[in-house]
Amino acid sequence: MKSSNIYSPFDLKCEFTTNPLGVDKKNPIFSWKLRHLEKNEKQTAYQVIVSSSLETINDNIGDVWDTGKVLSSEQVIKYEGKELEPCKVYFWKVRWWDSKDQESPFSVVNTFETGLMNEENWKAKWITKKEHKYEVYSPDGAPFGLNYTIAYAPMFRKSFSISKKIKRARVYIAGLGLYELYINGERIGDRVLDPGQTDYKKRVLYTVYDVSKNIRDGKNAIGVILGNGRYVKEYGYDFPKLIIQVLVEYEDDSIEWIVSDESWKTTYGPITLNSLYHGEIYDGRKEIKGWNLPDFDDSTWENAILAEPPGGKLYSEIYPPIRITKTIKPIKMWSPEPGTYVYDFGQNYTGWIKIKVRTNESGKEIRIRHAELTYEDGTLNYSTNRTALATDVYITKGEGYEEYEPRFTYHGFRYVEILGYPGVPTLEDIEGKVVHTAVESNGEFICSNELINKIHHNIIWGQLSNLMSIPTDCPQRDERMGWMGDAQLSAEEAIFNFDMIGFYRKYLNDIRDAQKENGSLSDVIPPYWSIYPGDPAWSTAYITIAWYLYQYYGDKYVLEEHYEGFKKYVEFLKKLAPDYIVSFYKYGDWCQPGTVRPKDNSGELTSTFYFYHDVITLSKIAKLLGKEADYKYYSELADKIKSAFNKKFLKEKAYASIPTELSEENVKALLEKYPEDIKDFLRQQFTILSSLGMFTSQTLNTLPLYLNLVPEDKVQDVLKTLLEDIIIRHDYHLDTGIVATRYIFDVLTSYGYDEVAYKIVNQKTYPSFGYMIEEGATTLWERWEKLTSTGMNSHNHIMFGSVDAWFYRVIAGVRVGEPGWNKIIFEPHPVGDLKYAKARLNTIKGEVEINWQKTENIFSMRISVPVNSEGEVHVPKLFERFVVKEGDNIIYEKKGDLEENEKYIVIRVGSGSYNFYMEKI
Ligand code: RAM
Repeated sequence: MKSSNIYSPFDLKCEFTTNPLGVDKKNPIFSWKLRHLEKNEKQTAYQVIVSSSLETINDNIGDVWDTGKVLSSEQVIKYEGKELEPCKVYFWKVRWWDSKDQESPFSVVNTFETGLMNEENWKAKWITKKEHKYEVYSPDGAPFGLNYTIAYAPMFRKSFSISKKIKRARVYIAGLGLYELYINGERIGDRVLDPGQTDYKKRVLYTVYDVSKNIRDGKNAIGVILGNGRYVKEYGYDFPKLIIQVLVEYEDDSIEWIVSDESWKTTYGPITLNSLYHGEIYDGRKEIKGWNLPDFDDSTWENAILAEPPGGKLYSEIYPPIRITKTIKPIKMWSPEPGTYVYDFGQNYTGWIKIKVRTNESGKEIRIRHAELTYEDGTLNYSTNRTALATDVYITKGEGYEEYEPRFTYHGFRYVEILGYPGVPTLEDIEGKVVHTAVESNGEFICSNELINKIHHNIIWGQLSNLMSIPTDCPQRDERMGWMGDAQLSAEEAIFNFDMIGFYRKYLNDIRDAQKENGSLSDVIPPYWSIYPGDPAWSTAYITIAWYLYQYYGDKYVLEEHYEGFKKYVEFLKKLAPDYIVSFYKYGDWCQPGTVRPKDNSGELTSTFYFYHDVITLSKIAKLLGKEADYKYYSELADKIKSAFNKKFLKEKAYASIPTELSEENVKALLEKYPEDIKDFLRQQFTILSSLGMFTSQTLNTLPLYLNLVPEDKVQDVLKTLLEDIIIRHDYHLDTGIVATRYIFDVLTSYGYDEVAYKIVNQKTYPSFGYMIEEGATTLWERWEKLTSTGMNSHNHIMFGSVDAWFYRVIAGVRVGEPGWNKIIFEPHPVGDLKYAKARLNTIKGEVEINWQKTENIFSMRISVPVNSEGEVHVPKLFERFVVKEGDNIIYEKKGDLEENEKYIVIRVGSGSYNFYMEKI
């Protein structure tokens, strides 16, 4: 039966990407979204067909796969058809049946194209230059004392002729560390800083480009420039190298391959030194005109030589590439010293600038240096870059008008200083290029509180600045590493704001690559700094991020793919915990006010909290995957950890990290652990604590409350201690580091103290988010303190950004009720002076919206629930006497038969958009 109120599925994705090129998986994942004119609609069945040609799919024949009508509500499924062949285009479409068994039309036809799939299909060889020019930079104070071997950027070219009509052409390329690709003089694609960062000994990512329109009849030339990126000696790698394979498919169906080998030519050009941290030097005088054009005479270029392969398997992983996502203008310019020009972009961000120069003089050296801060005299303060030089140098050609922007580096900055500019530059002569992994924006949040909107703004910019194919800690200094603590704590926030599934799927593979046989993980992944074993609050990223992918994208396959890795990791933790207590920690609740290492000595509790967290999560995963024995094993293990946890840390009315009696001796010993400059602060703190007769803290009580570790009869006491600490001792300020900050807002909310949480968020005095903003922050800082010298004080860290998820879940009030947004909870919290809040999310199921407003007499909320999902709507009881309406209909009067609790009226709805009103009477 066909009907017109059911629409065909839309937004089809393969591997969570629209019409991807280069699918290497045997069983890629398909997903789609649904639309229906009626409310309360669910998918009761679907049919997917995959065909080898457009004609076949148009005839509704799935010669590669036809699922038939599958009775299922799943919208994320795995391919189970015929074995896929490499480098082939497949066509697919889907239809669905609604709750009345009405059948939708088929969706539009989508495609996916497989990659090379197997190592054997790589006919190309890794090539490089015979000798490399490089310099070694050994700055004082570089992390781990590492030098930086910085090689010049070699260029490669190959010309070839085509004599038949082309049907399809593809490039498969991996250039390490970074590459830029040209065909017949034209730059291919808009990816920058490609390929994504991995441990190149385990995994090298290659990219597929459609170049059907670039390769033409007659003579052609391919040109490639290579940069260093992370592929450097210091991380155990080598000088730049390249592998490239070009598929040319002719109209007559014959195929030809052009592959990298010793016949390729190579030389040096204008880009000499280039480094992610230090910048790029571009000598315009060394440009080789026409080097990437077919007719160029490359007889003076040397031949490439075969290179040692990097070791890692070649994979085409489909996730959003790094791109220039925006071009922004500076807002101010000044000259603090003769010949020095400083620009302010008004926003801390990542990327670089493009500069325009007018000069007939060749060899003028223009130095462009980047920084997050300025001194009072208007000069740049580069301290937060630490040893990263963050300087691009452009040497003029003298051709009258020239433009330059770098490609093998990026900087984290708000200010730019230009030296050596010929003449006086203007605001028009530079523009900022905003660069990061180009994840799609998937969430919108706004509310009536301007400070909260500003915090949200800072988090968005901070998050994007720290997506560089891996989740980095910061973008400006000699670090920019995939610290897993930062990654796991910000993941939920990132998922609310952006489409993160591809990005995190790739990162989970990086984590698995880094896992040791004994299960241990490095704090930093990819392990360019190999720091094993990771702090448990860092390594939890493996299980935690995968679990979020299941919660937010309904992706249970990712749990299957990594299940063995999770188990190995948990077994590793278990070995560290003979009595179910993990005493091992390195950072714990990192960066509490006044310190980096937890001043409340909470490290052991934090590590044990994560042990429990990971085990309980793994038990849920085991259950979901039908692994009953494992489920039993991990649930029992979790119980044992829970009792050990309480036995060890739970004192009379609170969790404490050390014995209640703080003898002078104890305090002295404790202080020994901390640096001189914070001892005074701590001594004071310890004195207060010992006078209270216990050593407790916000962190120590927040974590057990969050995971329901507290025995029922103690919950109120523990909560009271936490509230006292917040309200009396800290006047509604946080005293937490990155870990407890992630949980404290949720804990306060779940026990009904959302007003307290709201007050904390509204603070403008130290330590608070508002304080950062008052002090000029446009992203989040690494520390609660305003620090402007070198050290641990980045002004663009995302690890405190977790609060943004609370803005969505609690202020706006929209959260996952069942994995994959199968059920959505709408529960606004109109606290404090809030007048309205609004969130819009483009979820895996489709658009979810909440938009609420509060006036003196009416509370209104508009919500949208996508097809195949359910909503549980909580309308807050703001008035003593009221009616509740949906549209024009009264659905609740004084003695309503709707569910209600102390604070809310609860209404269950199916898909559709609804307007609820609570009116005062
Ligand atoms: C710093 C990083 C990061 C944190 C580690 C422990 O170096 O910037 O934010 O995870 O320390």
